[in-house]
Amino acid sequence: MANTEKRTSQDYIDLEAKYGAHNYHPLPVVLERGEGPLVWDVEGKQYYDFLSAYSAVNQGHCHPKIVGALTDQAQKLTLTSRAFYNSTLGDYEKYITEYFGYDKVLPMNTGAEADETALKLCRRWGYDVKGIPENQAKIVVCEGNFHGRTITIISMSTDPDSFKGFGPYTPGFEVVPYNDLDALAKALEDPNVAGFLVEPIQGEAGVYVPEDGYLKNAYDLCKAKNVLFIADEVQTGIARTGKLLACDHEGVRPDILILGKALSGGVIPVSAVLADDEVMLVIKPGEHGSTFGGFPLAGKVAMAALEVVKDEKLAERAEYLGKIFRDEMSAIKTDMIELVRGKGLLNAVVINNQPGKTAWDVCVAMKENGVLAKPTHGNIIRFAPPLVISEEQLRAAIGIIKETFKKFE
Ligand code: IF1
Repeated sequence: MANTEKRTSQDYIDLEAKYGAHNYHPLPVVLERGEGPLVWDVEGKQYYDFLSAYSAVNQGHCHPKIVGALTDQAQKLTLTSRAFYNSTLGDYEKYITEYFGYDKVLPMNTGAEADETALKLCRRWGYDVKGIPENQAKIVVCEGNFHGRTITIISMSTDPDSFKGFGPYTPGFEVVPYNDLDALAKALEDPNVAGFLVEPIQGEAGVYVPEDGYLKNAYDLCKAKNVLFIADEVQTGIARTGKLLACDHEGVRPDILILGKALSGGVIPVSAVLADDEVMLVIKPGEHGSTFGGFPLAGKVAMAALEVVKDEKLAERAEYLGKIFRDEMSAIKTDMIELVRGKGLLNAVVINNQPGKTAWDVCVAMKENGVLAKPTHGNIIRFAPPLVISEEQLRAAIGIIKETFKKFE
């Protein structure tokens, strides 16, 4: 490849194939720039981003306020480690705990690290506060869960793509069907259960929305058995489902709240675990940590990202625009769509895959027409645009999606 020619998408794809691990199968598009709900590929073609990096760019690509917070702080002090104090962490901790209404926050980086932190907090609380015998703590999780890719987290998974070939697995997890209160009640009979970890809507499982009341009743079952209700809002949180948190739809306040992804607006990895003192203070100095957890860049970026959520009323937008999206998708006349479901701007269309008309085929065709989305579990297309998308842009993208389905008729 002569280095004077402009490189093509294929050139970039070939580079990744040759030098990168093959742990993903991306849609064949090479993105170079993003702004708000829009991204452009290396050939300059524009797309509506309907994945939002799996709900990490709720505030839109390269939000100026968030990027500004990053670049300002980056000129001063990026990282001190927690061996010393610094002038940003305390302000960030105060801001985020008041924002979500908890006593304390334990700052981490990725969603998986935040889930792992929540598991450690829950187990330690089980021993030190609930009085579960040492090493006997159980945590109840749901079929179809997705909480990250670490060995302990995949030990909870029911998806072979997540756990196969990575054993031996971490013990101490009980799996119950999602959205099944009887099964949960039965599992909570075990006095050694310390916590119940649940996604308010299962993202990876294909935007599986539980029946109304599931979260509230599950929370009440946990309280009755002195079990911690742990909500993984890494994907459903930060306004994505039409409320600040998906748990807010049912007025549930988790004992442990897990945040990530859009906590930073997709600028750098920032995650967080929030809890009240009874839970958070079971971990003592030196018993948990992370080099970058809560570092100055994270604090400034997360405060800016959360301010944008409020200033631009992203939860209200998600609620209003999500209804339009689901109504329009449900009105499409095609035998390819089995089901449309979701909450706010976290939606999915279930495709009854037929040869040449699979969810992947639809996503490739939508890409050609200027909308980016990706299938999950083979036949489900998740649609999750940045919450800053305007109604006009949403309707333009809906038009493209409708046109794409028409082409398959
Ligand atoms: C991949 C899925 C989504 C998450 C919830 C924790 C994490 C995630 C509810 C871990 C991460 C990402 C991971 C990414 C693809 C994406 C994903 F398809 F994998 F499952 F969104 F649905 N809790 N989800 O959704 O956060 O450590 O990644 O920061 O692994 O392929 P992370």
